Amino acid sequence: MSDSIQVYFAASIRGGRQDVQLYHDIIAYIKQYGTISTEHIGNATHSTNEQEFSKDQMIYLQDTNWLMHSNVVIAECTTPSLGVGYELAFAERHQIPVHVFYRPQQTQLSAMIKGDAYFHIHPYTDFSSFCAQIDEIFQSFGSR
Ligand code: 6K6
Repeated sequence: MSDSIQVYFAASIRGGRQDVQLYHDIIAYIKQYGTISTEHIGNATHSTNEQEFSKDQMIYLQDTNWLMHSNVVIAECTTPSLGVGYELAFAERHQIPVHVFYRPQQTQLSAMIKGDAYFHIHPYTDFSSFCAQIDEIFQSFGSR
């Protein structure tokens, strides 16, 4: 296995794709710090439709396997998503550090996320303030 930090980026898929270009930019930015298992989240052309059980089960098994082997979870939660909420709780159960980003001008973060002291919560306004907080997270990661 490589020494690269394994990053699990979580963001809305069936919850709504209005921020897909932002997810794409976030993934490109985070890649300077580690390997991202979930690059498909930034792909606007992928079908997001409900699939037959076996296909959705494959997604579930693949994603939970990646999650268990990740060093950190970065989640963009401005668009609420059941799947992301599940992934955050799953990561907590496996004691993987979780950083939750959201834009308070555009959404109210669920109390079940904001009120859980396990999660590191990062309100941000624009892409540059997002990137500044990502820099801090990964700089402290490198010095552990
Ligand atoms: C569509 C677009 C890109 O990939 C697809 C195929 N579907 C999925 N592929 C991989 N992971 C998925 C897929 N659908 C949901 N997930 C996982 O749940 C992702 O890791 C997201 O962080 C999260 C989104 O959940 P919903 O409830 O918004 O779909």
